Amino acid sequence: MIAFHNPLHHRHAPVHEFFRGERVPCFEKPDRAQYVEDALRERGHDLLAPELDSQPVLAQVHTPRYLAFLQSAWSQWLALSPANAAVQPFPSVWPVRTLRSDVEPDNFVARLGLYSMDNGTPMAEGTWAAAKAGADAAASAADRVARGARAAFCCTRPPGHHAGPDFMGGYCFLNNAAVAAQWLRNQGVPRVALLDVDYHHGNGTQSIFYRRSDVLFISIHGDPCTEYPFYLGHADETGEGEGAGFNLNLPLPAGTSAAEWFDALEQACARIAQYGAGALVVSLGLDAFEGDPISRFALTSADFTRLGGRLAGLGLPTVFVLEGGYAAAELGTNAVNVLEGFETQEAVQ
Ligand code: OKP
Ligand code: ZN
Repeated sequence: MIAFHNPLHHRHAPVHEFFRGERVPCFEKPDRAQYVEDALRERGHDLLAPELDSQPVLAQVHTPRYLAFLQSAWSQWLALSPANAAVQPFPSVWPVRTLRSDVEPDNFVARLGLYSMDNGTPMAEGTWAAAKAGADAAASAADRVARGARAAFCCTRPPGHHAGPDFMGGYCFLNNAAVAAQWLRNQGVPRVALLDVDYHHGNGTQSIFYRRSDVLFISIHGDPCTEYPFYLGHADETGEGEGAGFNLNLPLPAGTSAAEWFDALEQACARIAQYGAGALVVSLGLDAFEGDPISRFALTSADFTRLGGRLAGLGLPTVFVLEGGYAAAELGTNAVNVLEGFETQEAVQ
């Protein structure tokens, strides 16, 4: 399968995140993408460098002030003190209900809170460079599909699906899957289905497309009553305005079996077929895996092959975008299983 990698992903390498009030090593680490790249090469898939600039499309899915902040965040942090080069910034205050988010404070940490949904999205010196190259890789994969490829994979980190129009969160900064979907729309695909199979609800992607009918968002994920991102992802969120009826959440309880997970996948596939999509974008989180350290679904490595095969059965040009998955050593096998399940099914059709 055509696969793009992110040659700058390693430049996003924060050291620690917060867990239960303590600083712990980051789960979202450079090894993750390395394992996927290694598995792709081992199994004969070439990796291409991004070949397009996602900037115009980023401006369609994120706000100007958020992009401006993110791009200059590290230099703003250093401007406070050169010693900050060795320190990770974290937000500590947020504009929740009744507070104003329309006025940007001058204080850096207050602005960081304005543009963050959590304190779990650590930033480092190369975060913008890595995130931007990842969005370029997503645009490149989408463009190949828009120009007739059956499928393409974007192997990148940091992930993107928690990043909303004007905020970062859940290890995500730029919404790569939204970039891919918007790219397909711009190339003339009238309706794009975006299926998110990451364990965590893709709140950012949902919010970006919530009022639109030209991108159908569907997510299968851990019930937000108990699972991150907690404040979005319920079944009664169905879209608004023009987008009413074009958002489908399929939350499942933590501990759900693979059989029940595949039942939800059937519901998702039925809705995609009914929608009449011209292309599919898959937010390919691999944390539904039984061995994932921060998630509680039970897919096996073989189940990821089955997932790829079922998606091929939709018969749609497909862009796969890597999201989460934290059992780092198994990520490569699980990612390539999806892609090869897809290609094998395609071959027998
Ligand atoms: C990102 B993606 C665990 C903290 C969990 C939020 C999880 C973000 C998941 N110590 N922080 O959807 O895989
Ligand atoms: Zn996840």
